[in-house]
Amino acid sequence: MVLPNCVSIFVVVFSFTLLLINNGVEAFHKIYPHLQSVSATSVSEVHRTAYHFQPPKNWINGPMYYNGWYHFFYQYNPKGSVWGNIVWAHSVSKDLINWKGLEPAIYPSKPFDKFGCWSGSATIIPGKGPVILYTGIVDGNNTQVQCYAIPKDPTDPFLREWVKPDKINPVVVAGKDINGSAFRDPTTAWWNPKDRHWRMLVGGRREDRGMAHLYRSKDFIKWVRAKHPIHSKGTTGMWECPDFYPVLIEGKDGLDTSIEGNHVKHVLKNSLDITRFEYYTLGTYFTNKDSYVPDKNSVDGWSGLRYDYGNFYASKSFFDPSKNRRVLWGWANESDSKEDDVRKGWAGIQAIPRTVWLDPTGRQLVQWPVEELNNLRQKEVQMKNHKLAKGDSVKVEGITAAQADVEVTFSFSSLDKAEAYDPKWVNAQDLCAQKGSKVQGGVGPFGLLTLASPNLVEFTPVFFRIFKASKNHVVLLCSDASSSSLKTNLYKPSFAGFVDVDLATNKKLSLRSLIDHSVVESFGEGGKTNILSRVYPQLAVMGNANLLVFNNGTEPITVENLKAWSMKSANIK
Ligand SMILES: *[C@@H]1O[C@H](CO)[C@@H](O)[C@H](O)[C@H]1NC(C)=O
Ligand SMILES: *[C@@H]1O[C@H](CO)[C@@H](O)[C@H](O)[C@H]1NC(C)=O
Ligand SMILES: *[C@@H]1O[C@H](CO)[C@@H](O)[C@H](O)[C@H]1NC(C)=O
Ligand SMILES: *[C@H]1O[C@@H](CO)[C@H](O)[C@@H](O)[C@@H]1NC(C)=O
Repeated sequence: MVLPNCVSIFVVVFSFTLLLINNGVEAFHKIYPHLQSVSATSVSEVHRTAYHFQPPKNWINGPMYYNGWYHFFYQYNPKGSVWGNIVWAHSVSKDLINWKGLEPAIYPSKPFDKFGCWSGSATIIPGKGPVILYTGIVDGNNTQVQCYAIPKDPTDPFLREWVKPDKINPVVVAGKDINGSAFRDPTTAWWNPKDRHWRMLVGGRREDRGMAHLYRSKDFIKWVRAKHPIHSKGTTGMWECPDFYPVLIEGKDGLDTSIEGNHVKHVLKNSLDITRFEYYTLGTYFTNKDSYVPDKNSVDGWSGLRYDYGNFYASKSFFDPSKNRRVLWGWANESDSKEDDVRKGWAGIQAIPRTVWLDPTGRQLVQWPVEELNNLRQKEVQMKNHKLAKGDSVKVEGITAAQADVEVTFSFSSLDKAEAYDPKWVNAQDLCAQKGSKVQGGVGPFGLLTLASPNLVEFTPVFFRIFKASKNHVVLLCSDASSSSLKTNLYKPSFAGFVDVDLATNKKLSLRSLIDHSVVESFGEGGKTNILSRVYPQLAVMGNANLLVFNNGTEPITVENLKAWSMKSANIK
């Protein structure tokens, strides 16, 4: 099933009732009527995640930090079994890991959002407080407008109640030249002190050209569209959940969205509805022309860079002034069938929030799980200087392998045995499907076997494989779900990405995997290439799940240092 937008895609069984939730434009044609009134007979816990935010119903809107609390807004249908009436549910947290649910923040109540309150973003206005811009649905044709909401009582630390002033809403309607049913997901706004205007983007498309419309405002209320979109690209289709923000050229600190200057680059990310993957470019924002130009080496479109080469969509970032970091948060859907969702009793999770910054090469972003996650670590085990010959696999003993965090560095002494790279292999996922962990190689495949059953009937390998190209070495990172489960009728992709790393100087590669029952979320080489997989083992569950390291290449591999932790469950109410 393909659902079209960033706040769609949600099938949830809650309190033994199946709620079908999504707010997609075409989505409501793709609902599962035969399931809408099916009651779950048992709520399965086997694959339920324990430390990933698993809202009973959710996905992303505008995460933000305000006055000591992180706020997460997510969408659901309070009326249950049919599509519609999308509201912004609301949870708050002190640490981005443990969450407390509150009553919905924004729900359809006005002519301008009667048919749904879709995705949007929060902006903190200095001296005033937060404003949410969100997409309201005004009619049964999915006509989209942008609306304005502010907290009723800005001194309430939880910001429980939100108001939508009638006089000013909607604040943006599509012009005659814009398709009003492809016009959504306003970004966080940024302030230009020179012309004293706010700016923000709204995702859209013209025929098959995806674009981000730019709007300017003096007062955050009256918005005027710039003549040209800030950027657009042919054949990419609808741009959902655009995100636009500065990153430091040097350093890991995050920046407020309004920062500009020679010391920053800009990131433009879009969730491409056609492929259901997200892509970003790095580039320059020309303030005076209000245009964004991707760098020459930053590919714009489907073969471009991705935050995550696995199951990761509808992400949003925000600046966290309490820790001077930019935090990126994405959503991962299920990979089993809708019938399974009914049986399980839930569907959809949030990835672990990630700190994001620019790699020193300037060619890509780097991401790493927020440091607060480490508070869930317990019972550390280690493995040091362990040699793995071809065909070896060694179990990591002493942890709850179905609910774990593992960091490992592998090294090798030579690249001589690397397999030849065929320049036709441009698609990493295809290459991983062709050369999985069972296809023995030269340098690699080596890595982790996560969620492995005792006799290795089931496992999800996360591994590197190194090839020799004419000028350099090509490093592939795979997270291969193809042997993850005995169960058929699952989506078991061989997700993969290339890793931009120079092995000539340093013959080492590092990997971190967050394993949480049905999630394997991996960060290759310090967060350069990341892959989230959803898997549903039948044997490798709970106490029967194992974690191993393995090598299936001729070149011996050393596990220089491995640290693994059992993870406590997060407190998510
Ligand atoms: C949808 O659009 C059509 C064509 O513009 C119009 O005739 C119809 O009344 C609209 N329906 C709703 C529910 O707004
Ligand atoms: C407007 O967008 C909707 C939803 O994406 C699409 O179905 C429709 O064909 C578009 N209309 C035009 C004129 O492009
Ligand atoms: C290593 O290769 C052998 C031979 O193909 C295969 O039987 C085994 O399953 C592989 N190991 C892993 C972890 O894939
Ligand atoms: C998640 O589910 C899989 C399997 O149904 C689809 O193939 C993906 O397109 C979908 N991903 C998103 C972002 O919707």
